[in-house]
Amino acid sequence: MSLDSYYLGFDLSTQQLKCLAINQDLKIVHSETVEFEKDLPHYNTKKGVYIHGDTIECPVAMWLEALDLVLSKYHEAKFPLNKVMAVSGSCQQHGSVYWSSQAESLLEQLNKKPEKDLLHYVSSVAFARQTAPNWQDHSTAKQCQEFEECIGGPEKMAQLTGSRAHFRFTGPQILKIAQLEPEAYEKTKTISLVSNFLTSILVGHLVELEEADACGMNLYDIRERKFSDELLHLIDSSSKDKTIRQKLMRAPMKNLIAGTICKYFIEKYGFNTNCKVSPMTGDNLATICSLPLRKNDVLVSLGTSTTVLLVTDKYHPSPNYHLFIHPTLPNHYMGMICYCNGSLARERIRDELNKERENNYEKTNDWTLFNQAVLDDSESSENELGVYFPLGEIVPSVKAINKRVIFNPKTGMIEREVAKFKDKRHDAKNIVESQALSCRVRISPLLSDSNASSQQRLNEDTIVKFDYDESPLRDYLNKRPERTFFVGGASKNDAIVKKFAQVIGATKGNFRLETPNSCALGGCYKAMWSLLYDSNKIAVPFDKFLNDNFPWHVMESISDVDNENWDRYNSKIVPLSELEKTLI
Ligand code: XUL
Repeated sequence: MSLDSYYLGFDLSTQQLKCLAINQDLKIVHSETVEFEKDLPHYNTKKGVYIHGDTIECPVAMWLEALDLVLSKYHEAKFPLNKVMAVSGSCQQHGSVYWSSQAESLLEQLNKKPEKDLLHYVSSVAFARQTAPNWQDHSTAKQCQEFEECIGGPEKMAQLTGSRAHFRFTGPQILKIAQLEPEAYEKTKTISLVSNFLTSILVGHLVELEEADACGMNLYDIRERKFSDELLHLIDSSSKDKTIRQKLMRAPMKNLIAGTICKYFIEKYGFNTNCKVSPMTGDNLATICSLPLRKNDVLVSLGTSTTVLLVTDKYHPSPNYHLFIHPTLPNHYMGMICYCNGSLARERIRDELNKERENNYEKTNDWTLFNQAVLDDSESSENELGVYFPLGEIVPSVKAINKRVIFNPKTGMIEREVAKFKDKRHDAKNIVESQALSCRVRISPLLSDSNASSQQRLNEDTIVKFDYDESPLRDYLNKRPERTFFVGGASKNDAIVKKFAQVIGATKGNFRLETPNSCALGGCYKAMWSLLYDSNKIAVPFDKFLNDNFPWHVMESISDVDNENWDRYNSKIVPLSELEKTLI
């Protein structure tokens, strides 16, 4: 390998296009960003989107202009783009681009010496619609219902496509356009996701969908690895034009390399003539590629809401979460669990505690009292459990509610509901515990058997129910992740991550890191590994490559493996199941 080869990762998200460069030691060496609202104000977007009631869309031309702009920044910075060996990237998921029949010939012009900018070649004529639905759109309730009815309900839908029908998912969005905009739909020759739209521009011809991102469409039969005939038929039956399979280019791409970067970028910005393009993927999928995650590893993102991403080889779908094909590990999946309540709910308890004190904690958003209470084991709260959902929750799917109960530690059954616990400080411990325990029981069916067992005398035959899963407690006692990685704002809070780590109970360590670049970085790593693997320079799979080469110094090991505490929380699984049964 030449000493100075570089790899680029794009991140085409809702509000910006970022482009990050790493060297062959996986060190970040350069970064440029275009912010849509600020740098491209003539599109008049608000935070990158147009909002008309429930309909939320992005102008496609803006992304083309942003691509020229971000690369001209690299050019101006005199970054040696001729040493970039491969590019890949991350794109907002679910959005769809509607190409016209002229797209292919317009893209073809990118394979000649450029005289003008991208927008001149790939002009509005290339598109049958000038905008792409954005993931925040929620205008497709009717189409989601049609999708689920077609397949036999949310559970069957999740079994088939990895997720139940969601407003933002591309299949219902396409159906809406077929129904409400028949002219634009019939003018559409090809439909891309944002990911293969960007890949197509970079290689200068239309390329198929990237398979992992295609799992965010509610159209792809994940086990059979092909589009669902029934769902394609549903879309076809809504339009005169019965060509949805052709529009989707028949099947996703399975290659690691989509092609070589086209002449436009070589001539205009000085890219290497042999620079390879590995298919762009979705942003969450790129995020798991940015960390050395292996099977049974979990990523917990503690933001305004809590999101859990994990790598699994078990296809165990649920209407309450999402499974996608893993973008770089064959026969593996990415699980994604999105909670609604996270930081906000914890902040409310923090403020309640601060109010009690005479000092000025209340105004300072100070976490001291909250954190002391989370880690204070001097007073027992072993028979207490609470759920704190100031916003309606997705997992479990219930309305906004706060509920505190006392349970019988011998049977796990709930004895009574209480308005408050013995001490307000118990809420701090109980909210973090129950948030973490909820993550733990939901990831459990996606983990391999870890040979763990409880030392407590629990009735392992008790049936516990979480969402759509019903099984004996025993099934939850032998499942532990190997490693947990914490990211996001609240991961800086030592008490919160320590408690989460205790409850989730990873057997090989707990880590935290700051990840301002995770989507773009995942793109860089995907580009690098794909090129080296595809050209037979390395033979190791993606997860081993990243574990062996990862800059581990950026990672903080936060707490030791804690078997005792993990076991302690086993006694709260039955009560949580019982408590959730009482919520609507
Ligand atoms: C995932 C989702 C969002 C977008 C953000 O299902 O809708 O995370 O991908 O860009």
